[in-house]
Order: sequence, then C-alpha cells, then structure tokens
Amino acid sequence: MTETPLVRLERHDSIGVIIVDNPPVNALSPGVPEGIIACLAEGNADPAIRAMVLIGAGRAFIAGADIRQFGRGRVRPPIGSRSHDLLDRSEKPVVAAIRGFALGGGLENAMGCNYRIAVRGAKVGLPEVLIGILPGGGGTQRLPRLVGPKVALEMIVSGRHVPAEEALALGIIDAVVDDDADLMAEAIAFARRVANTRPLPRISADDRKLAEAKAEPGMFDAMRKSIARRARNQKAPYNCILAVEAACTLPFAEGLKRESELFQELENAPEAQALRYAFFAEREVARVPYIAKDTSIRPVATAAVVGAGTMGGGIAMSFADSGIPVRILEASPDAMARGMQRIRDNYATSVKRGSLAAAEMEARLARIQPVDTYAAIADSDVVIEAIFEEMAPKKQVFAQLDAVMKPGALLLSNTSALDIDEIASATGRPQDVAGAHFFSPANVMKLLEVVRGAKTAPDTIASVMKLGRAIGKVSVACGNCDGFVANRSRAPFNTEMSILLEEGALPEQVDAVMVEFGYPMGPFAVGDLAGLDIGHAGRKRRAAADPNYRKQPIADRLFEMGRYGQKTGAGWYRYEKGDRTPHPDPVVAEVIRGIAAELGNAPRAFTDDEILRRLLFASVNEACKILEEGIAHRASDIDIMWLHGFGFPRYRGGLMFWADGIGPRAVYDQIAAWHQRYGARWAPARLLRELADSGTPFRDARSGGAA
Ligand code: T1G
Repeated sequence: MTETPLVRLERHDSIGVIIVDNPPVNALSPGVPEGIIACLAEGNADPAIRAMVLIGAGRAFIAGADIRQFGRGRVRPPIGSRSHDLLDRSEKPVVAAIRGFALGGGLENAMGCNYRIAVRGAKVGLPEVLIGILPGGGGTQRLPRLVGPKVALEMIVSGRHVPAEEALALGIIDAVVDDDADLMAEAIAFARRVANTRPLPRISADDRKLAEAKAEPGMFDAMRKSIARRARNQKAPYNCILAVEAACTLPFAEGLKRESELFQELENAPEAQALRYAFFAEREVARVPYIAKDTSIRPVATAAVVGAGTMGGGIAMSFADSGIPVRILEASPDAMARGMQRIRDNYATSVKRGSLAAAEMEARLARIQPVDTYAAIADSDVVIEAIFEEMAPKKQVFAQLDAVMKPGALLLSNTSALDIDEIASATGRPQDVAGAHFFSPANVMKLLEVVRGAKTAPDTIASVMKLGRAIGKVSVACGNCDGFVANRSRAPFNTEMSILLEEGALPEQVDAVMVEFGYPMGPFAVGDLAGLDIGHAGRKRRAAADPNYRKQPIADRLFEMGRYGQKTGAGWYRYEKGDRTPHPDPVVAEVIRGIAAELGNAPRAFTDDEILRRLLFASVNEACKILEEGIAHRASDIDIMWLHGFGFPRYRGGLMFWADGIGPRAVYDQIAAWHQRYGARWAPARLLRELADSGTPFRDARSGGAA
C-alpha cells in the first residue's frame, strides 16, 4: 500500500492546496519542509494555478519543528532555502489556513505566507523558549514586523499560545472563521480573492512597526529586568530578547543570521536538553504499563468532595474551574461556612489580581454546592475524601460512601501517605478505590498522584488519570506505600535539612543554596509559609505510628517557643509586620548552636555543594528504592512529580535527570562515603549500585530495576 505523502498538492480549479499530513500534530519532521518546498515550486511553476493555500490535515496546522530531532546532530538547512524563506519569495499568493495550532516553526511558516486565516478555536504561538531554544525560523524577525517589537517580545519570551481572536486583533492573522466552517473552502475563497493582488504583502519587507523600538528603546532592558527572577540560570529567554532586538537594529537578512547564531548557542545546551526531556516525560506519564490502550474510561460529569478544609476547598475549586459541578460535603455548619468563605476569598484574590473575571468567579462558585448529607452526593460520578490525615475517620467516611454511592462511582482519597488498601478495606468495592493525592494549594499545584491499591481495577486508575488531565492536572500513577512516591522521595531531603542544622548549618545558608539552584523559595522559607505548627502535628502523627521516626529537635523547639512561621511573625526567620520577607533571626541561630552543642556537634563550615548534594542525593537514593520496589513506573515519572509537586527547577529536567549530570557512579561513591560516616540512613539502594556498575543513566531506570 502506498504511503500517504507527508505533504501533497491538490488542485481545486485555479487554487493549489498544499496539505501537510504528518500525524499526530504535523510536526516539521524530516521530509515535511522538503515537501512544502516541492509543492510550492510545483504550484508556482503551474500556469493553471493562480494562488495557493497551506493547510494541515487532521487537528493541527503545524505544531513546529520535530522536537525529537534536536540534539541529534541534525544538519540545519542554510538560511534562504528553508520552507518559510521560500514561501516568503513565492511569486503567487499563499494563504495559511490554521486549525488547532500553529506553533513554533508552524507559525513561522504561516508568517512566510502572504496571508493567514484561522478557525476561532485555533491558537498560534512561538513556544520555543519553553524547551530552552528560540524561534529559529525567522520568527524573531517576522513577528516584530507583524505586531510590533513589544508584543513580539512578550509572546516570544513567554512562549504563550495566543487564541485566534487575539491574534486577529494583534494583526497576526487576517481573518477568523467559525470552528464549524469548512476551513479549506474558506481559504480557497480567500486565495481566489487575492490571486491578482500585487505587490503581495510580505512581512519581511515591511519595517514600519519596528519604529516602536525607536520610540521605546528601553523595552529590551525592561524585559530583561522583568524576567530576572524566573529566568534565573537560564540563557534562552535572554537570547530571545537579543534576537528581537536584532530585528529592530539589523536589516532583515542580517537579522536572520543573528537569529541563527543565537539559536545555535541554545540547541544543545544543558538547559534545552533538560527542557526537552521534561516535555517528553510529561507525555510519558500517561503511559501506565498495566493499562491497555482500549481500557474503557468512566465518564465524570459530576463530582463530590468530602471535607471543606483547605484541601477539600482547593479540590472543589479544581473541578469548578474546569466546568464540572461539584458538591462539597461537610457535617459541621461552621466548618462549611469557613470552607465556602475560603473558596470565595481565593476567587476574589484572583479577580483582584485581574487573572479572573468577576462573572467567571460567580460562574465557578455556582458550580460548588455545599451539602450536609451523604445522600446528597450519592449520584456523583466521583467522590474525593479530603478530611484530616487519620485512618480511623477516613475508614468511616469510606464505609459511608460504600453505603450510598451509586455503583461504579470512583471512590478516591486525597491522603498524602496513608495505606490505600486499608482505606479500601472499609468498602465492599476496593476495585473502585484509589488515591488521588493533590498538592497544596490544590487549585493551583498541577501534580496529581494517582495511587493504585492492591485491588484497584485498572480502569479505575485509567479513569482517574484522565480525570486529572481534564481538571488541568499532570496525573502520575504510582503504587501504594507509606508516602507513595512524591512525599516518600522527598522525606530524606527533609530529614537531611534537619540534620544539617543539628550539625550547625543555618536556615538562610540552606535556603540560599536551593534558591541559587533554581527553587523559587528555600525549603525553610516554605516551612514558614506552610506553618511550623502544621509540620509539628505531622511529625507527632508519624512518631505515634512509627517509633523509629526521627525527631526534629530544632523544629520542635521553635514550635514550643510559639514560632509557627509567617502566621506568628517568626519561625525559621523573623518577619516585619505586614511583610513576608524572611529575615535571618539570631534567636534561631542560638537555638541551633545550643542543640548542636547538646548533640556534641562541633561548629563547622558547610560548602554550598555539600548542602545541595546532602539534600538531593538523599532523595535520589530513596527514588532508587522506590523504583526497585516497583512503586514508580519509571525515573522520569519521579522527575515529573518533583517538577510539578515541589517546584524543582524545570530547566534542570528533574531530580533524576539532574543526577545524571553527576552520574550514577559518582552519586553512589558519595552516598557510600556518607554511609560510612553517618550510618544506616545513607545505605545505598541496590538499584543505585546496579546503575553505577552498569553505567545506566538514572533517567533510564524503570520499575523493578535498571532499564
Ligand atoms: N515535535 C515532536 N513531537 C511532538 C511535537 C513536536 N513539536 N508536538 C507534539 N508532539 C507529540 C507529543 O510528544 C505526543 O506524542 C503527540 O505529539 C501529541 O502531543 C524552528 C525550532 C502541539 C499543543 O514546542 O505544545 O518549532 O505522546 O500529547 O495535548 O523555530 O504537543 O503521542 O507519542 O502534547 O493536543 C515548537 C510542542 C517546536 C510545540 C498538542 N513547537 N507541542 O498538544 O497533544 S521547536 C512546540 C505542544 C520549533 C522552530 C523551532 C503540544 C501541542 P505521543 P500532545 P496535545
């Protein structure tokens, strides 16, 4: 059977339609740019063709360059001979017809055309910065000419997708047609109308909008200043700015050369390698080994949450934000009132910030219905228990749910660590029970840890994975153990933080190391935000359940002193009234000095590298244990959890990807040395030893052992 060509030219009377057909998203894989060039040449050479359309088959226009080709030593075609270069020199008019998305090289090819039309639901953008590179196909030179350098800067440095209506208003596209219109017919009609237009509009030949940069030369430095915090340690965002600046200072052809130089600096840099890894790892999480592709998914049209506390309210908001009506069950009227007020306040804050329209806030609130009986939630498709972290009350809730919920309802617990099997044992339908662990604040954090119990049915997990994506989360499936994957892999990091202080390190030094590494906030500052009282209550519960649980004397001392963090004006740090800026506090240093002395630890200096490796290697070692026990399916799943659950800097790929930069052998040797010095908590995982001996990268480690 003949293969469908990646690109073909169809003749519709005097209009040539160039169709890109490279499922699933018409990426510019090898052969696609060549196909566009060949069809364009054929159309220009055919006297019967007066104008052309460039369109994508399936659900997309073109999703951009094929990201899988990067970093493989690919040969980039010379400037002037790329598809967008040739489109820009076509004798006959070319109309880009956009559905779905035109992203990266997709939009760059569209901007090489003379005109662009799109369906209303389409989106366009230059998201290259999100994978550590920059628009390398003329995008940094054409977009500033199309919309002005200021808007171009914002679009290219943010990488955001722009809806068609906004793109029309900005001048990126020339017309919008209804989603249910026949896009090809509309584009052919548009091409007919412009077939005789001469001279043809060519973005590269129109510098008028660049004058904006002369009127506001400070826009580039202002952009550099505005991204300084979130672009820490990264190069791509700054090269994006330089490329747009070049568009405003160099002739077009020179600008293309400068763009190419700036692109070359990025493609194989560690930042781009890490961001490409994260892009594909985020898609790999959806592949759960025990779930067959054709597994039926239980539809979720209505939801319910049990518990109107911080987590329950945030979970309810996640459903309401995604258009799913949700009932929130809380027995205590006071608790319900507080819970509903907290939800309203959360939305009001977004409205005040301008990120949510007031009408949308009301629409979302209308989707959240407070109820006070189990009967009122019985017909919900899914229910998520989000009461406090104690097993007995959770089992009571699940016994009640078992008694009232309709058959096939998904019965989920938001527990962050407790045994899913024991919770399921409170019901007669363990196959419908799973963990759905949200991260606080639940309406903001994207990670959803989907925990399978011994009797959880595969289709239950498949349904919860899809439900997570439907409410804007990144769903990651894992097995059942104390702390599951995210918190269990993070626990040794927290232990090591405490021990470093017991050895005399100060919170501000540890936090400075982690912020310099790329975290938005240091772990001790985060502790002050979350509340030392919350941490203390958690440690008390764990100590009651586990006699070997290691106490944290310094944190406990601060709690006893009433230092709960920001909420009391002092915790690990001191805070000025009404200001959330953490200030090192000599009182804390004194507590640390005293306890370190009590423990017999002589004062010593700590290098930043020791602090960083003590914290992260502890978690890498635990991640290896989690993998060898089969609790996580693959190392990259753990990385996605760290990116979306703990704010690990995305441009470092994730915990395990970062460790590969040091290498399993070096990590093993260091952990083995700390095992000699500190004892059992640093015993190297079996899998770590195997990876070190075999030279297998951490990122290739799979459930049950090495790749
Ligand atoms: N290259 C290769 N594969 C891609 C791809 C791409 N650009 N985009 C998507 N895929 C795969 C993806 O891995 C998945 O594979 C499947 O397609 C469906 O994707 C010169 C240098 C387009 C908005 O950064 O943002 O152009 O898992 O699950 O949710 O200046 O994919 O099925 O095996 O994400 O509907 C710039 C990246 C490239 C766009 C669709 N373009 N893609 O989202 O589906 S660099 C991008 C996306 C560039 C030029 C530069 C999204 C999407 P699998 P999906 P989706």
